[in-house]
Amino acid sequence: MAASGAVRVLPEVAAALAGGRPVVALESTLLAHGLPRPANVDVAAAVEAAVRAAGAVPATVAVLDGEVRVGLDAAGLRRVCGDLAIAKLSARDVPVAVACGLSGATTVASTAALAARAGIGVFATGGLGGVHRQAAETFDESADLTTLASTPILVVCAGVKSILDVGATLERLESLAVTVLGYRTRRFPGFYLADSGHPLDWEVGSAGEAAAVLRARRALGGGAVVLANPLPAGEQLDPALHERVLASGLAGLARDGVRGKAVTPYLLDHFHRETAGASQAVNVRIILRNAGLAAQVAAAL
Ligand code: PSU
Ligand code: MN
Repeated sequence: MAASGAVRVLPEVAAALAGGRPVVALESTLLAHGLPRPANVDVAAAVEAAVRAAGAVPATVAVLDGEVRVGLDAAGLRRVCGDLAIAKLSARDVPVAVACGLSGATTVASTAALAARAGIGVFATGGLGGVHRQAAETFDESADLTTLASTPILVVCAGVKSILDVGATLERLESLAVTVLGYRTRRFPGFYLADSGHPLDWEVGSAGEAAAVLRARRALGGGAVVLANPLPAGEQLDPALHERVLASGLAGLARDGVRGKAVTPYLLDHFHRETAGASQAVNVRIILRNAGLAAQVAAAL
């Protein structure tokens, strides 16, 4: 075992943090386990470019050979995107990878925790993990929720993946005292869909307002701020197609006996195949938009 617990911050990221310049953390599980190879490596580069275009420094998080990386260079991104054996590391898995010298992609939970420790205030992803359908029997609730409860960071997302029980997830976010803001909306977005059908209590009209909420949250103590950024209705996945593919995906879970951390990658892959790439294009749009908004919030901080 090569236990070190070392965190390597990319020099460009370290310099930006030291100089008080805006930085946006990005997760790597959506690249390694949420998008198909080899297109994922182009998405990784495009997302980093979207952060830069909006005036911030990107810091994609992963664990490589037992070393926590905050900020990846091009070779690091290629490894995360191309390595078939790369593990999916939630918060509880990172110490094992570090101790054993393994490599893995980080989820929302582990990325948020590692980014906050490194002093990063803003994080962009596609959709949060949450409460799975059937959770009443399976207890399958993403560690994203409980980790965000205690992690002072603002996460820009398009809601939670529509494969989840969205209403139950919103209830859990309330119980866990995670602040949830709609960006120019009072409707909670539905990831592939512009509107999940659930209302929100709070709306902000600008990146500056979102940054002010994060500052207040930090001053008062507590966990995360979720900034929910919906796709425009004209860019969402066709709702009828969405409903049909979701139903067949959920049936496939039961048929193929898929459980635990394999559920999310299985359903995302099912969507990508059954919509002939349409869900993937929407997924990429979501990530790019969230990266751009996150950079604006980081700049306003
Ligand atoms: N959203 C996406 N694609 C993804 C994920 C989210 O658009 O691949 C990943 C995130 O890394 C999230 C994880 O943290 O799925 C949740 O997995 P689980 O339900 O096993 O906690
Ligand atoms: Mn789970």
